[in-house]
Amino acid sequence: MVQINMASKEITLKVVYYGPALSGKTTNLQQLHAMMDPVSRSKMLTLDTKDDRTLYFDFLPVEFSTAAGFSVKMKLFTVPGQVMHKSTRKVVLAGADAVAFIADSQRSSASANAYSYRDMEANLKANGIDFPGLPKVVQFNKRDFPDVKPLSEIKEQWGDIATFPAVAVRGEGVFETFRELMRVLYRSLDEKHDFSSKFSVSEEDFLKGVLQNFDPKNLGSS
Ligand SMILES: Nc1nc2c(ncn2[C@@H]2O[C@H](COP(=O)(O)OP(=O)(O)OP(=O)(O)O)[C@@H](O)[C@H]2O)c(=O)[nH]1
Ligand SMILES: [Mg+2]
Repeated sequence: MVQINMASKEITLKVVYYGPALSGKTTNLQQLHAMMDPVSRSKMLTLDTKDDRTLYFDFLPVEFSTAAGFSVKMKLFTVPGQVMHKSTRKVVLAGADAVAFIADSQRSSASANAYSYRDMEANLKANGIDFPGLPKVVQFNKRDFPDVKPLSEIKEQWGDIATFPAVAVRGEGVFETFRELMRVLYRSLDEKHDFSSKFSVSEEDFLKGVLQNFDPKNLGSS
């Protein structure tokens, strides 16, 4: 849950990338890191196995200051998708303020996506987080594979939740997914914590603050 420290003027937020094994969660964070300004970006922390499977989590901090002098510290995490890491996923999800669900678009992954989404819902509830009220976006990654679920079908299926096609390994759709996640996160913070008046930060200021961390050269057409 958002931590607000009025004395030190710090706002700490937690954002989690969730999804089935090999869907591209780590790749999303790596690509975001690569798009950030190399001079000011923090290191990305990865705890994985020899074959690059996430063991505990990946961690990437994104920070900015508001005009009113608050420092916003956004902590991006990924969970390990392999089924055996169930308890780790629950720990990493604790206190999440927003989630990006990274699905694998291949038709053969439909049941793994569905299993993982239910797992996320159960873990959020177990952490006392209101699932329907939690800001979320869904990314359908790996659009470069031949047998993928059509986007029209995806849009229909997900209704109100924003969905984004991606080829994360090429950086496509990664920033779009993240930007929308930041937007829905801000809206939820404003609704629950009266962000705009309490901290004098509008949705535009918030998104601008996040964007300052990125090198415009790397955002391409997005
Ligand atoms: N072809 C293709 N490969 C991708 C894409 N996104 C990621 N990959 C590859 O898929 C593999 C798994 O990606 P990761 O980002 O490690 O997946 P993960 O979701 O973090 O996996 P776990 O940590 O085990 O949960 C890697 O070899 C990536 O390079 C994509 O859009 N297309
Ligand atoms: Mg991973």
